[in-house]
Order: sequence, then structure tokens, then C-alpha cells
Amino acid sequence: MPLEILGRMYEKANREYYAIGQFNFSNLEFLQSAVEAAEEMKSPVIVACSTGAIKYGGIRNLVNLTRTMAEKCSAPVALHLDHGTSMDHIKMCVDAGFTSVMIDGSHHSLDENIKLTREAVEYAHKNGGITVEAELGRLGGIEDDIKVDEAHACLTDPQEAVRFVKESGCDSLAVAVGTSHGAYKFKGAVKIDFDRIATIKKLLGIPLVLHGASSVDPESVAVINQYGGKMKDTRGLDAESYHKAIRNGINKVNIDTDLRLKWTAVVRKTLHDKPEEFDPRNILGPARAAVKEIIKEKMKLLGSAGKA
Ligand code: TD4
Ligand code: CA
Ligand code: ZN
Repeated sequence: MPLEILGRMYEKANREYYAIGQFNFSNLEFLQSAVEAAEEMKSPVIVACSTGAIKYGGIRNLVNLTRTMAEKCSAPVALHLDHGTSMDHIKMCVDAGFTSVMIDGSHHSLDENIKLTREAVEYAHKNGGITVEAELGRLGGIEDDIKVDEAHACLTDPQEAVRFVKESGCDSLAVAVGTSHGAYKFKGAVKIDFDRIATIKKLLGIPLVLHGASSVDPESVAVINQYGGKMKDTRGLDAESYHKAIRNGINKVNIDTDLRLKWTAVVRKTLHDKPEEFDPRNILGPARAAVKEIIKEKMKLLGSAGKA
């Protein structure tokens, strides 16, 4: 089918309390993994590009690849801009054919964030009814090479969220509830403020988005280290965290790190096991297949499998 507007996918997800996975990509293989997983699991899927991904892959290339693959897929595929930070980013992606955009004004003051988000909403809604995700509160970790340390991270305030959504008109909201981007998320126990999700959901009713939601699979980390990598001991979200977050109102879960880790683990192992190999297809092929399996597992965990 043609690319789907993300807002349309949300209607059923919000009604039936499941989440749709967002899987980031910047190359052919990750995109194939996600779209094939959607087909095999009969699941809606969101594939997303950060501005860094767009720089790497080229916007026309990425949009056209996604359109071509979505056409052949019987499950709905949405193409989303992840962490756009300016109107230039929003316009570029809406004009290029994205069906959803995120405007991340979380580093600005509340008033500035509202103003920027409002502008993004006006443009996106007017040009094809494109869905807009905004962010309030601030996640720790790294995004677009900006490192936010724990002291500058802050959780989303529910009352501020009411005013923010009312005045900005955004369709969905990324909330800061304790997760962070990248492989190093929690010092010690996993700490997520599930009550905060429930409170915000009750007040807003709109789809909520969980960023920084990778599980940081210890097995991938172990394989990476076994085959010459150097990663510190770390952990992310377990299955129960996904369930609780979704039960309390999350409808979109962003996953990137888990795919990168699995990809790195398989590429490292393949290169080690087959030292004579130099055909990229035989090196990237097994990694592509493994990333697809990870995505299929996520679709089951998030409850989107079978919902296409
Ligand atoms: O929004 N994301 C993905 C962030 C991707 C950053 O991409 P660049 O390196 O191109 O800037 C998430 O919320 C994913 O969180 P995760 O837990 O997977 O790190
Ligand atoms: Ca942010
Ligand atoms: Zn994010």
C-alpha cells in the first residue's frame, strides 16, 4: 500500500492499547528488515530517519526506497522524521513525502517550544495532513550528537503538558519518564515513572511516545565484546517495562540502539568466522536477517503483531 499517515495508524492503537514500533534506519538493509518484519508479523510499522540519517542516506533515496517497499507491503508503513529541530527540517520532510514528523523543541523554554511546535503543526497539517509529534521534558543521553547529562534531563510535567498540547495542537507527545537515548540508560535498576505516563494520558488522551526504549540485549553486548568490541556492562527496558508503559498509555515505542547492537554483533561474528569473505552481501545479509528477527520480537512485545 502507499505510505500511511501515522495519525491513521494511531486511531486503532490508542483504542486498543497497543504500541507501534518506530525503527530507525539510514540504509537499505535496516529498511528491508523493518518492512519485511511488518509483512511477516502483519503489523503496522513506523520507519524513521533522524536528520543525521538523512544526511547519510540522502532524502530522495530514503523516501523513494521506503515508498517502493511500502507499495509491495500489505501492512501499513509510515515514514517519520525523528527529532527534527527546526522548521527547515519539518518543511524538507513534509515536502519530500514523509507521513509524520517530530519537532523536538524540548531544549527551548516552554513558550518557545509551543511556538515552534505550533508552526510545525500548521505546516504539516496544511500540507497533506501529516502527523506531528512534539516533545516536552528532556531525555538524557545522546541525540544528533548533543549530549544531555542527567543533571539537565527533566521529566514531563503533566499540567505543562495540558497547556502545551492545547496551545501547540500537536497530534502526539513524546514524554520524558526516565528513559534515555543510547546504550547506557540506567545506573543500577531500571527506573521509569509509569504513574506519570498514566497521569499524562488521562489528562491528554492523545497518543504518547516513549523514546529511548531499547532493551540493550546483554547477549548482543556479549557477542560484540567476544569478537573484539569494547562495550561496558549495561541494560535497558525489559518486557515488563514495555507492557506497563503501554498499559498506561504509550502508543509508539522508539527503538534504534537494539538494532545497531544486533547488527554490530552479527557483522563482527561473521567477519571473525569467515576471514576469507569479502562479498558485502555475505557480510551484511546475516546481519539484516538478525535485525529483522529483533524487530519481529518487538512487534510481538508491543502488541502490534496481527493488527495490520
Ligand atoms: O529517537 N530515537 C532514535 C534516536 C536515533 C538517533 O539517531 P542519530 O544517531 O542519527 O542522531 C530513540 O528514541 C531510540 O532510543 P534507543 O533506546 O534505541 O537509543
Ligand atoms: Ca529532545
Ligand atoms: Zn528519540
